[in-house]
Amino acid sequence: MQIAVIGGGAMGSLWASLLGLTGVHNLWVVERDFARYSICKERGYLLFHGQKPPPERVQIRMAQDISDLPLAEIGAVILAVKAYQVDDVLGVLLPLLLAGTPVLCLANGAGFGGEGLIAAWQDRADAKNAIAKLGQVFFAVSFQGAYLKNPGEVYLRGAGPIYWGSLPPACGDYLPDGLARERLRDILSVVEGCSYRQDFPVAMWQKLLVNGVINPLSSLWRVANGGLADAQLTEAQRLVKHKLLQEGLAVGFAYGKAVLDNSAFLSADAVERALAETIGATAENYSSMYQDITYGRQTEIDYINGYLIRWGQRLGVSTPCHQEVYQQMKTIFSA
Ligand code: KPL
Repeated sequence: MQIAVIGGGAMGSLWASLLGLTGVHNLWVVERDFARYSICKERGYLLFHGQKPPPERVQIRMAQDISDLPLAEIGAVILAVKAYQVDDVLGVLLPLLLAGTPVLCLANGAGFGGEGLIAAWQDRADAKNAIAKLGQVFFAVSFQGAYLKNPGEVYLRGAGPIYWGSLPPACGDYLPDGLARERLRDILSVVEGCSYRQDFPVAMWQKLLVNGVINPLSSLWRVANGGLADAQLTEAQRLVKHKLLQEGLAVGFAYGKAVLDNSAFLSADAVERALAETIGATAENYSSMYQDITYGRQTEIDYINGYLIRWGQRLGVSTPCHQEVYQQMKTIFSA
């Protein structure tokens, strides 16, 4: 099968390499940046697993734009763009895709691919068709650490679990596409550590709360993820870390009650464990937000801490610590 990965950043390069290495599929990567596109087209991709030499080489076909892909032959799409790009890319991509072709969205955070997108599409001539195709969109949360040293040279720094599934439709205008889900299940069955979750919103919230702590704190304190282990922190830093998690959990519980009609959907213990395990497993990795500010890119803070702050305001849960780190990120890094 031909699979297209849209976005040649750290996550996109990692997924293209992992899927390409299975030897089962032909991979395409869409990379808009001409210099990066040319380097990868010439040299292919190299996947480095931790300290384990040598790197594995993967041949991948390159495209510079979605319109350059052989869309009628593409059997699945992995959407590896940033949270703030997802809705725009879906707007272009979905009307072009055949029915039954799944799209797996890997962005961190939440608040894309749903209500906002549908509202933005209402005036389009093809709105009905585009909205119906949202049933082909699935989401994944990945607790892996990935780092792109040079174009096409990707390092897997911490092999955490990957969960995927659906978010409840934001309106009654589309149904999850069962054919697309089964095709994606087949493709992902060969990806190590990847499992389907019927209760995907739980996994999504766990990851959101983990990112809500690791990403801004690693950026503000300029440390790799391992630097956020309790033993590495001062008393004052431990308190900030603790408050971010507790505030995030309070928003999550209120969200469960108000939106999912299930106040017990999140377990504080499970989220605390996920945070400690992610910090341990990706200790060598610099979070994606740290990498974004280092390379002067926009961050996903509006879709992580900003999302928690907005839901907190809607549900009457105060989030002073998230607001503080959000403001610091905006002031110091124009994040
Ligand atoms: O999701 C991540 C990120 O950096 O955005 C983790 C899992 C924290 C890995 O660094």
